[in-house]
Amino acid sequence: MVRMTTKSLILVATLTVLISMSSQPGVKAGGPATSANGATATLTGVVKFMGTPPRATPIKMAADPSCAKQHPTPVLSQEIVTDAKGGLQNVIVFVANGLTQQIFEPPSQPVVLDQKGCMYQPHVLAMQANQRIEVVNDDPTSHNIHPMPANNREWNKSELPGTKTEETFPREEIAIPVKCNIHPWMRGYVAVFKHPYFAVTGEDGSFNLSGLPPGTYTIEAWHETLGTSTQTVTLGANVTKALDFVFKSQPRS
Ligand SMILES: [Cu+2]
Repeated sequence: MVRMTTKSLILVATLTVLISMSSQPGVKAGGPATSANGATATLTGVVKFMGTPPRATPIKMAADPSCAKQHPTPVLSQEIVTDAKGGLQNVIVFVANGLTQQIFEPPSQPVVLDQKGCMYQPHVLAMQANQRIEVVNDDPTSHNIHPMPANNREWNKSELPGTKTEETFPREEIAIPVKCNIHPWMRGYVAVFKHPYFAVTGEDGSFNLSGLPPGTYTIEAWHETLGTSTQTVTLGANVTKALDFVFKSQPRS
């Protein structure tokens, strides 16, 4: 009887500690942050390319036949990818300013960067600082992934066919160019954020940022060759607001 009571007390104490840990203010573990009453806002929109996009060029993979033979038709360059309506793919849309000084815990699940068909999939990847990035080699040839950061530690890793490796980037950086030391056509980008409010546009150029605490934010759209565009929005609680971005072709510097 006495032992049962002691056990129960320990259980209650443990639960109390767990509950107080999970409700610790200012720390967020993966899920969206909330305002004091839990209400959040959603920002949704489309990023468009105005004008005629440059013609995508075929990528030459002849240097490694194991890459080339995976593609019956040549893969096209991924720098500017649009759909029939001008929706611009691979744009990172994110909160650039306006969040309170809050510490966001990284999600426990890693993001996955796949090397398949001697291309990076996805071409543009976004993750949280200190989240794990799992780099998978799904090709019958070796790759050597080599991110070239300005604000994080540089590394490069050789990967045999069928292997994977894990790394992290501790600091925010938008975005880190990634190349393969073996296949010069392989190019991708990894953006690292200190918060979870980011999205990468899909094939139709659409994005969705949810779970935002009410407030006024600078929202930025980043594209690898077209540059950046910013807008300011004020979001109330429980609202879904539309926000579109337009990029135009810019001369290469
Ligand atoms: Cu490679």
